[in-house]
Amino acid sequence: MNDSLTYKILRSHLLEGELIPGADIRIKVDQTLTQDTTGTMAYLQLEALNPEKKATELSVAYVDHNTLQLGFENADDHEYIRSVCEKYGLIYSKAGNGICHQLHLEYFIAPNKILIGSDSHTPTGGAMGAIAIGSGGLDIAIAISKGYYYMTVPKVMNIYLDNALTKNTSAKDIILYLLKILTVKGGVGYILEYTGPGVKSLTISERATITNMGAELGATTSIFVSDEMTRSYLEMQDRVDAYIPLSPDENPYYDAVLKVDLSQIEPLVACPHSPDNVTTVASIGHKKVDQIAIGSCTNGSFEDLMQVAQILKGKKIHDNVDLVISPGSSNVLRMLIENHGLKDLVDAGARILEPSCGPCIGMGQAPKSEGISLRTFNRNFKGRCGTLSAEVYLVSPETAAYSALTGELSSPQALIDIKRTQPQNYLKGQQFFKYYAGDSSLQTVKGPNIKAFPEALETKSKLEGKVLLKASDNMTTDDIIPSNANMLPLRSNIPKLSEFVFHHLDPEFYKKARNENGGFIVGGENYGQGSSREHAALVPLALKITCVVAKSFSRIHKKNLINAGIYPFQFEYEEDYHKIVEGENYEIQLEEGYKMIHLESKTSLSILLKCSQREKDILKAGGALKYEEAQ
Ligand code: MIC
Ligand code: SF4
Repeated sequence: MNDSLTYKILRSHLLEGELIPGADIRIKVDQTLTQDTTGTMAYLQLEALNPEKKATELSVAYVDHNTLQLGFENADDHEYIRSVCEKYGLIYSKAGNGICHQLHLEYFIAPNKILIGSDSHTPTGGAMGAIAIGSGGLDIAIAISKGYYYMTVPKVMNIYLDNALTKNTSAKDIILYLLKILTVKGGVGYILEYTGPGVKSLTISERATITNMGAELGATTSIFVSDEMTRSYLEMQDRVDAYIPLSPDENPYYDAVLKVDLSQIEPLVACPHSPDNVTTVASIGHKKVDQIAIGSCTNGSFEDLMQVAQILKGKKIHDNVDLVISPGSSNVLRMLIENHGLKDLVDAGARILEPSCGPCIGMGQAPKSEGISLRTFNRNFKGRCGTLSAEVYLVSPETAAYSALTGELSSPQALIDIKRTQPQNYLKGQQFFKYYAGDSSLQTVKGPNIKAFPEALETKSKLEGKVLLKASDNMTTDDIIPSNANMLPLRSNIPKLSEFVFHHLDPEFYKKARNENGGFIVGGENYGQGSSREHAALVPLALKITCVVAKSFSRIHKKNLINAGIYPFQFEYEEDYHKIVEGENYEIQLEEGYKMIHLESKTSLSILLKCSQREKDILKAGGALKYEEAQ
């Protein structure tokens, strides 16, 4: 059978197992990345594994999320991460350099590489013909120490792009279109491989917008072919040596094919509170907006911000609109300065933030009560912006910029055609990077807010407990452990962070869990979608939650639960979900043929542990760290 591009790269990195969908394989990892909010836990676990030196060719630790320094906590985290880099020979990217995914695209990712990152938008790197996968922190620690990663072989869906985009529609509209068709569950179990004549017209920044938001489809990752566009991007970055042309074999096998006619795509918008709640901008009618936020790892590139600058040039934004712009990287900011785009933005009335995640993760710029916020970001989950009553709409940079002028959600197709600006040369500064050689004799630096990660629970032959919460479908990791400027500084302090678990759904959850000395969680479909934050498993672990029983799980969260030693059971019959009563006591026997028994009535229902043998062994060992330490 002829290989897809995905299988070609996986095959060239295969260390163990067979490339058959659903099989467990071990692959060689070339590169890793972490960011600060998931990095501290990853590095505490790396210290527990304590390798003599790193096993990857390149590992980068970015500081981009927790850049607001209201107290000592975030600054202490930065210093801890820096000291880990110095000890283990990693590359450190200081605060102010920009967002990990934008920077990794600019400096490090290359065709045919395998990258694992502790952030769900790591697949951004797929724009460059690489396999880039988001994962939990412990998987990154293992990859840095041992150079490999275990994964379940995904199926491959070919997204065949035909024709080209029309006036003022852009890559964001393509991915919103796919979200409309496939929904937030449509990519689960798949790698999305983009081919077809439409690919040629898309720049690397545009491809990166698409691969970035493949995370919202639930896909393992997304990948583009490596072609002339890839070569010229690498050339502009002074990295042309890293270029390798890559495409699938002729007539490759795909598990599914979706054809998209780019010429039919209109400006689209994802309405509150899910990235797949998509409709056309034109169909919304008059919708006044209060805030517009442009940037993030989805649309913070130089090209995107120049589109905005061109639309705003010589004009003034609407009086009722607060416009904030966060460039994706320090290079993007410098190029905006050189091209005078920054002047156009400021003259029009935009507020410029430092290159970082910023408002995307609720680090400032929370909208006013019941505010309407248009954002070029990738997630609009309720409360993620920092204001529970606000409504967030996701749009392209072109739609955001034009709406900033009109004061209401407006289709940029009313404007003349704006051509994308590509620089001749990308400016690449090194002032924010530190390249460490590694020195195993060094001690890492831990401030008082950095607490040890929670110990795995004692292994038992049966689990007993109360169902402490019964969640609905598509529960996100933002629902499990929310993030905002107040909670993010606690990412290194699991005991304290555990007080915020399910905060928006049931602020008393942690008290119940503590009173009951643990218990069970029941979930609907796609439980744990969204962010890769390992904390959504570590915090329940700290509260002695022993299992989650759900209709189905998102890939990263399921892996994080297993790594933490928490059993991810699935209902054999989905309708049994309705039979579970929150607040009642159950028992689960930990032998094959698993049953969940209602302790009062003694009625039982069948549940499944859909895991590989290795994963079952990890659960038996009490989590991946204990398992790895014993290897
Ligand atoms: C996100 O966009 O939700 C984050 C913040 O980048 C997360 C990581 C985290 O929670 O720290 C992600 O996408 O994995
Ligand atoms: Fe940062 Fe937002 Fe991208 Fe997450 S989605 S990495 S918070 S910019």
